[in-house]
Amino acid sequence: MTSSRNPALISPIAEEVEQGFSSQPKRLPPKLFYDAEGSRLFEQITETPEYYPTRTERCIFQHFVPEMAAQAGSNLTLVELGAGSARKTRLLIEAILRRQLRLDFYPIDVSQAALGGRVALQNRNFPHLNVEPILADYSRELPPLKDLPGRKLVLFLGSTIGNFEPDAARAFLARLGESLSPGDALLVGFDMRKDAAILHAAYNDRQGVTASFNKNILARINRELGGQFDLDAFSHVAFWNRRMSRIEMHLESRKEQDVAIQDLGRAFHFSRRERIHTENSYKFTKARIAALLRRSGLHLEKTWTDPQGWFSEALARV
Ligand code: AVJ
Repeated sequence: MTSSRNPALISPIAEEVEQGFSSQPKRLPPKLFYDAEGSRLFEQITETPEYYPTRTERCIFQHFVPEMAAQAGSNLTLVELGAGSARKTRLLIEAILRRQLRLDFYPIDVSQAALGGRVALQNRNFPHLNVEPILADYSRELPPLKDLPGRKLVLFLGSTIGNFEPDAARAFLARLGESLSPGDALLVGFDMRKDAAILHAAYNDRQGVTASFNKNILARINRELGGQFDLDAFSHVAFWNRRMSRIEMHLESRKEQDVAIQDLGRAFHFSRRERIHTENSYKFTKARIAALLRRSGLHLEKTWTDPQGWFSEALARV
């Protein structure tokens, strides 16, 4: 077995793990889910029968991409934050290329592998598409989008915005708006509030893929930092927090234990039932979407949704 772990290098996740485990209650940021294994597990989640968001958003795209492209405007340059599943983006690219002769597409992601999938779009079906991948953590630093040619349409799909705390979501969208020019557009995907049983099932799938995805964060600490986590000594816990309008994911220690992390040079204590908070996934209403965009200094122009109202796309103008 080979290991990607190189003790001579300090893993970029070391500081976040140290900080998160030193907080009370303990927490880890959800972006730590997405190493190669975590990205693979997320793709698998999107194919479980219970996880409706990805397929619902795709369905909205299948119906409305012509309207979305027309609403965004002419002479578009496409930017995508976080290169998730390529299928939705491909639908939008097709719709835009029916309205203009060529298109520049700038996918931005921290994962080189995810960007590779976007570059592949260029050669196959779209000779008039020019893909310029940007390797960056857009949650920390946005590249200078103002300098790009044409009218920008920025995609932020999959309800990734739901991982941000409400204040952070507003700050992020405001900063994104400032990095763009007046007249540029944002297309943001929002997962909507719905029946608690449907929400609960989506984060507690019967095959246990979401549980593996959640536990992969500990497996990653073992791989990258020489952690000693026994994955069987923690349980996946996910529930709907109605008051906060969010799904919460936690990892719960099944027993009192001390876990050493070699590269941090220390161990952390977990009492029985103590939880590590790994993710919040906020669910929205029309009113909350409108308020969030307004407070971010953006103008909500149009929303599209599926017949059940489970997911929404909002087009906002800078
Ligand atoms: C990719 C953040 C939208 O919150 O539904 C899926 C991640 N977590 N199952 C979500 C996730 C557990 C997902 N987002």
